[in-house]
Formats: sequence, structure tokens, C-alpha cells
Amino acid sequence: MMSAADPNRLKLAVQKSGRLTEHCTDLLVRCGLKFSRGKDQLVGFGENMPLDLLFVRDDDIPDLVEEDVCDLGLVGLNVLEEKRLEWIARGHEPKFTILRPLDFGRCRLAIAIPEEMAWSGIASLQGKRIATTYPYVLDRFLKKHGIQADIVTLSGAVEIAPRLGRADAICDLVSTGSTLLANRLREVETVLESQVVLIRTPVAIDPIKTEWVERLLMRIDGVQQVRESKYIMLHAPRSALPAIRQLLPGSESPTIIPLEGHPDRVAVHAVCRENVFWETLESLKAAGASALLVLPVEKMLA
Ligand code: PRT
Ligand code: ZN
Repeated sequence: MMSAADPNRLKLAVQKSGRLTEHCTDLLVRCGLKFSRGKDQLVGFGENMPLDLLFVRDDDIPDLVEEDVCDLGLVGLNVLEEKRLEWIARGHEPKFTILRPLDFGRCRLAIAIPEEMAWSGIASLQGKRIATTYPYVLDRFLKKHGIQADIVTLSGAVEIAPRLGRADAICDLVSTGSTLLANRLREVETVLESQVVLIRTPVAIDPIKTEWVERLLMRIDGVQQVRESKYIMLHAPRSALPAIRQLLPGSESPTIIPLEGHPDRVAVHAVCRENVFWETLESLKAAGASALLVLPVEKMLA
């Protein structure tokens, strides 16, 4: 009987409930994983792969992987980098590996100042108090720029710190910028660009499990590739082929198929690794193409 405690099963840590949860489970489902979540909701048991999900707070993911409690983890680079610098400051040299950057959870850790504060570059932060939940990443940034400032470490609600008189500026995550706007703050400097990354334990993973890690990576790559990819089909006169090939966005070598009874015409099939817009179709038509068809790509394996 298989169970989640089986040492032959991979354990992957994901955020329990937050911004990343749905993106992470969606990615894994697209990779073919079927999982059922137990009563305690803490473990997702992989039904068709020897892979179980451990649902935890995102801040715990780096430790769980570094300490080999989990083989793999999905976590924002912002959280990972803060942990990494904290470990180093405490004398622990981190040994986990980043396997892949993933195309979700994008945001930036940025410095923002009250709208009315004067700004003439990073030097304006000299001697100021900056509120953040990322003291280690901020400290590295300030040191790199030779700025001495007071880091006020908070556990949340950083954006209201200037209004409360607790800080002169903030260093917080930004995605759309609407939180800053609502708090009359102005983004002035990017400290760290972030996205979700897949990390693995520093401890050797046994061969059977390694094979599954490799398979998972291949599927993740496939899922990431197809997101923007389109399959395009069209008919064209042979003479228009050079022009048409130039217009196909991000495609390598299209398949050219003869059309029965039309020696001067061919069908062209190509995978485009970029989105195909109406403008592109119009240009293709102008170049002589007809019977244009654009299809989404569901799976891809190189
Ligand atoms: O409970 P747990 O500790 O697991 O969750 P959490 O509350 O710490 O994290 P959560 O779910 O808020 O975010 C998880 C991860 O999502 C972060 O670590 C980032 O990697 C990523 N992420 C992407 C973001 C944002 N975008 C984001 N905009 N995390 C937080 N924000 C917040 C930001 O702190 C600010 O309050 O959203 C606000 C700004 O958003 P905009 O759109 O107004 O600019
Ligand atoms: Zn968190």
C-alpha cells in the first residue's frame, strides 16, 4: 500500500493558501499530476505519480527543502533570496539548487517614497528610515550602493508605515502598483525582480526519484513552452514561401505539404513560439496565404 510517508515518493512543498497556490497546482495538473488532498489538507497525495504535495506557508518552503524534509519546492525568489541571505548572515552556507524559473508569481521588490518626498536618486535614501519585511535583501541593496539607512523590519502592512510616521520610505513587493498609488507612494527603485522558482534539496535524490524529477522538469518545460505557442496552418503559392516564412513569428522550420491537383500551391504547417496576432494573419494573407487556421497547442515535448 502506497502512502505519502513512503521514502520512494517525491515530496514537493507548495504554498498552502495564497497567491501562488492556484498557479502551482495548475502547473502540476498540466504536468499530468492527479492528486487528492487529505482531511488535514496538508498533504496532496499524487494518485498517478510517486509525487506528493506538502501544503505549507511560503516562508517555510526554503527551510523544508534546504533541510531535505522536502525534495522539491515552489517558492517566490523574493522569499528564497531573503532566506538565503539570512542563513548566510547566521553562518549557514545554503546548498539548495534552483532547477527552473517559472513563468508566474512575477513581482518586484521596490523602494517607494511618499509622493511629496524629493528624489534625486538612491542617495536620497541616506540617513532615512525604510520599512520592509525583507531586511536582508534591502540591506544588501543599500550596502551595494553605499547608503547608510535605518531598516525598520515589519511583519506586514508596510505600505502604511510612512503615514504612521514609522518610516520615511518603504521597500515592498509591487505588481500592478495600485497599492502604492492608493497609499500615495511613488516607486523609485527596483531592488529585486522576482518570480516563482522550482528548487531542490542539496541532498542526493535516489535514482528512482531522480527519474521522476527529470520527467517533471521535461513536462514543466513543455507546459511553459506551449503557453504562448500556436499551431498555424495555411495554403500558399510556392512562390510566396520565402515571404511567408519570414512572417511566421518565432517558428523554426515549417512543414511544407504539396496540395493534390495544385502543383504550384502548398500547405504550410508551423509551430509559432509566440502569439499569432490578427496583424500577422493579415500580413500573411497580403503575402498570398489563404485558408489560414491558428490553433492552440496543448502539449509539446522536444
Ligand atoms: O501565508 P503565506 O505566508 O503563505 O502567504 P503570504 O501572505 O506571505 O504571501 P502571498 O500569498 O501574499 O504572496 C505569495 C508570493 O506571491 C510572494 O512571496 C511573491 O513571490 C508573489 N507575489 C506576486 C506577490 C505579489 N505579486 C504582490 N503583489 N506577493 C505579494 N504582493 C502584495 C504586496 O506585498 C503588496 O501588498 O500585493 C501588494 C502589491 O500589489 P499591487 O498589485 O497593488 O502592486
Ligand atoms: Zn509568507
